[in-house]
Amino acid sequence: AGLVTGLGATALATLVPGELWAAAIKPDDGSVLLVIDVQNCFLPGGSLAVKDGEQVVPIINKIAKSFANVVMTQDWHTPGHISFASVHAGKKPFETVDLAYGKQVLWPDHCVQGTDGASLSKDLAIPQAELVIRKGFHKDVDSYSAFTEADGKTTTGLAAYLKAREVQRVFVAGLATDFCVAWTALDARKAGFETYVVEDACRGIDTQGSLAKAWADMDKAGVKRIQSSDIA
Ligand code: VGL
Ligand code: ZN
Repeated sequence: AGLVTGLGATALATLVPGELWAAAIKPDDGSVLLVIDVQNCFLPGGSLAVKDGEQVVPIINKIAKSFANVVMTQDWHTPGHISFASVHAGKKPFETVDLAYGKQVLWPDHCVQGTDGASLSKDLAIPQAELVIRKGFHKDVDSYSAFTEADGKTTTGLAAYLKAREVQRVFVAGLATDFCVAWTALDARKAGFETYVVEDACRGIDTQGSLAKAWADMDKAGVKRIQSSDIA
């Protein structure tokens, strides 16, 4: 178990035999687990498969047992979505383009509405999950974040939902660490939530230094980086 500091009222100390004192985090009724984009397109055989992405599924299933509140997200693009390299003449996946709202990384076609690739993994076993937020469904705007679209202003409604449910703490897991997980965690901080990313319950794409940058940005924003073994 890793050593976690500054956890406030949710922390309790446990002594793990043969290890140092470690702080365990106990999710309460004011906590939510956000399971980000665990969809076939991002898993082995998918059009935007994240390396070792399937390894997060059993870890997420395990930690989910500690949460009364679980929300999942689903990347949910129109055919011909602006984030697809295939709609930009002369562009290939993982290249970038400048759009009205800023720089956009271009991707292989993925998570098209209603397709099998857009389905949540059949191996997720989280029956209590209460809400699925779909995002990226406006053809001309991407949305990595579960909270706010890439234009920086269009909301998905998730922050208002969580506040109405009196949630204060957000735990983020899923795919991909450096895109949808990181953007979600950063927006959770902006919306005033205490925010944790469960590192071993995520896997990254890591294109052009994106993974290191994502962790640096999250660290600077006060996102807490924890491991699944830190959760009681
Ligand atoms: C994602 C790239 C494009 C993600 C979604 O889930 O991290 N990445 N669309
Ligand atoms: Zn996408």
